[in-house]
Amino acid sequence: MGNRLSTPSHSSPDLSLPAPEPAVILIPWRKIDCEDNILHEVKDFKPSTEVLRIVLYGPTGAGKSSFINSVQRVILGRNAMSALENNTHTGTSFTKKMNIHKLKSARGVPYPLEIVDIMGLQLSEGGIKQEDIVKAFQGHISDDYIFNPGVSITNEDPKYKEKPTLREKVHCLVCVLPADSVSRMDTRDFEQIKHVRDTASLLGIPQVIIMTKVDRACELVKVDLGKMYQSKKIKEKMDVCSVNVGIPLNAIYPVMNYSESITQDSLIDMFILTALRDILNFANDYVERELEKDD
Ligand SMILES: Nc1nc2c(ncn2[C@@H]2O[C@H](COP(=O)(O)OP(=O)(O)OP(=O)(O)O)[C@@H](O)[C@H]2O)c(=O)[nH]1
Ligand SMILES: [Mg+2]
Repeated sequence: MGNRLSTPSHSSPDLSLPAPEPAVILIPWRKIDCEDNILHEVKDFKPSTEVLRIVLYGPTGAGKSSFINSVQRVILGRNAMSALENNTHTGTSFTKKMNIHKLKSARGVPYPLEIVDIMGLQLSEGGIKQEDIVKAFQGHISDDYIFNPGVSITNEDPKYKEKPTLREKVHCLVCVLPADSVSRMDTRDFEQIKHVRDTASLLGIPQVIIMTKVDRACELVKVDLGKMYQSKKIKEKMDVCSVNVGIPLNAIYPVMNYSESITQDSLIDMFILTALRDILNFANDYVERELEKDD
């Protein structure tokens, strides 16, 4: 008869193995803002110019169009579909045209922000050319231009603007990267992003990263979005973005887009608002610097 007590239990911890690393960092590495304050700040934002313009760029399927819809939804306080999203991942960019989205703060009331949605980067499958991203943020490309993955826009194209005004230029460059796959991104994609970024830096245009799909990158955050700034996984993904693109951690904003839910969620809103508030301020600072140069 065997001794039951001497049989090793499968549930008892193996003390010879190192303890698993905790998924949560006890002290949050960033503070969650108060939603009411930040919502008012964003809703009542008055830029130093008629309207601010930002551009979103990044890999195909990163969530650029979804971010535009999420921003519009948070400002309106209801479901909105401004930009078409891609639900069938084909590998090629779903957004093919230059789309300048004019946001609304209420029905028929313009909000002083325009978001430019462009074709995604996809080296192997022929996404947007990096020269076109540069031309787009310099204001040379008009609304509705259809990108050609083979060739960049020429000066002769009817959609090419020779001398864009400050109003037509982009005032903040937003790189959108997906948290769930950023670690597997092709280094050549990062090189393209860096090239775009270098050109923007020479022109003094501020740059940030929106890190989407946090719910797909971290199980803990998927269950409780409130743990975003305590998640080790999210912090690691932000480090990957920072190291590869060269943007400091304080200009990287992890967000979850409204992609499945149709009801408003104050935590989803909070992270989107935090990113939006800073983007608005950075864009406005740039406009003020440019206006001072003209004086
Ligand atoms: N779970 C989850 N899904 C997301 C998130 N953001 C976007 N998605 C989904 O990812 C898919 C691609 O999103 P899009 O917004 O179309 O991506 P895009 O960057 O505009 O893609 P292209 O236009 O093809 O370059 C869609 O099915 C979205 O619903 C997110 O934060 N979490
Ligand atoms: Mg898109």
